[in-house]
Amino acid sequence: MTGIIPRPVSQVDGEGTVALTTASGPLSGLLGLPSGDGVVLSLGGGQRPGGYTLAVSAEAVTLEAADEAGLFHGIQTIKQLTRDHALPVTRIDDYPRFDYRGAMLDVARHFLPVESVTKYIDDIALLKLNHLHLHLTDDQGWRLAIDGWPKLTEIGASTQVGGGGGGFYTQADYAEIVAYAAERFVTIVPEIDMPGHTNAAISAYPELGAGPVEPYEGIEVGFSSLAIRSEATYAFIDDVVRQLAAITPGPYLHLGGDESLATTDDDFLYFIERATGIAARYGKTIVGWHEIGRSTALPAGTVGQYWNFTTPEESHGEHTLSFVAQGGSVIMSPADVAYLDMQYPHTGEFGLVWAQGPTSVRDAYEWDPAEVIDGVGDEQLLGVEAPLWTETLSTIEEVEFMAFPRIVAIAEKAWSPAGGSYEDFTARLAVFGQLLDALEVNYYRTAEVSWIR
Ligand code: TNX
Repeated sequence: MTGIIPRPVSQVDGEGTVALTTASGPLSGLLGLPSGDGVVLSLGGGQRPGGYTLAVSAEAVTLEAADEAGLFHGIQTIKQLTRDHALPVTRIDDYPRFDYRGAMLDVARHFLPVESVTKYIDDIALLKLNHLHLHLTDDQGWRLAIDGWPKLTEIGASTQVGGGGGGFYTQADYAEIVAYAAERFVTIVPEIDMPGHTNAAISAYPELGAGPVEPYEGIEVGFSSLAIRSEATYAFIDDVVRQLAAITPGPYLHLGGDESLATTDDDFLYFIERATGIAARYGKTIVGWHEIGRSTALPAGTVGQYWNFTTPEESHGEHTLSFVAQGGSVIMSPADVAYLDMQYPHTGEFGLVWAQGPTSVRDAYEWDPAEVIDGVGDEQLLGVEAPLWTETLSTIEEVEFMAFPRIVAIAEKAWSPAGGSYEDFTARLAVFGQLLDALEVNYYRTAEVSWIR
């Protein structure tokens, strides 16, 4: 069984295996090939962006791609195929369905140190995911130092859900994360959530809200709002966004906009127009949760991230279509299948259940991103993302436990052609578990999969 995860576009297996020996192509060091190379790498092939061709025969092992990301993706495939320094004879032609293949980590509800974030980057790069969305601010914590606003971290980062410590990244820490990610062809998408989810900022600077509030350690949502009609709010946003844009080489800046239940409708629309306008002036493409689609004044190209269910409720689909109508695109993250913080069946140890949970591996696999909202098909989709909120999670081991193996299913939705059978997926997943073991990635040994021991 040589099944690859995510499932490649085409794979034709031959007979036998080929030992990997010594000779190495000029690019192998650069891309961190597994030990014992013998793989000839070449750039400039006719592959699609991010795609690759891997040909293993008795004569040669060649990996060809049009770009370095493609070679990197091919090497992730080689890692899965390698057993005892040998590769099976095969030919794989592969390329991604979507350009944006993401994971999100909430470092606001519980702070995670730099080395936990870089471990997660390693984990997701293995799945050919190429964006990490960092949810940097929320009611419980402001996790990035901003020059000129010292209390954001002195007070705003002093705690987390359940109390105990908190923490934040200096801008140098953030730059280290960005650089680590870039070496693995992962783009960081930073999120500053507003106008709701802002209790931490307001606890530091009461003038940004409706007056003094205490740091928050609970898990309610929808109770905080920036002061919408105060110019001081927009001076603050300008400072934050300007500094963040300067240390973010990727094209995207996520401005949140979800669950602003303490902001009136008029105020919300006024705020979204002002805040997105500021961010666009710093040259970034705006991403927002789909609620910001209520605005008809979004900057060109604004991306909506859909978080409601695979069967949309009420006006959630409509708000998402608004991004398309305004010339933008959509990232699919339906909470009932793609939210990695939902409980698993048969273990209530961690996680929430509000999004029609518990969520099984089968749930995470059996849906198609182009079939959620009428009018949002492959053409309108930028991609797919698996968010992980950390109200109930405080270590990287717990994060990995909730993510794996469901994130593998979501990665396959993002990379592989539509279709694919659940039985075939879990058979490949069982083999993939051995690589997770070898790389010390924690995962839930769900009984849905016949793991190989
Ligand atoms: C909803 S859906 C949230 C987060 C919570 C999460 C918990 C959305 C954009 N926001 O604030 O952490 O549920 O599952």
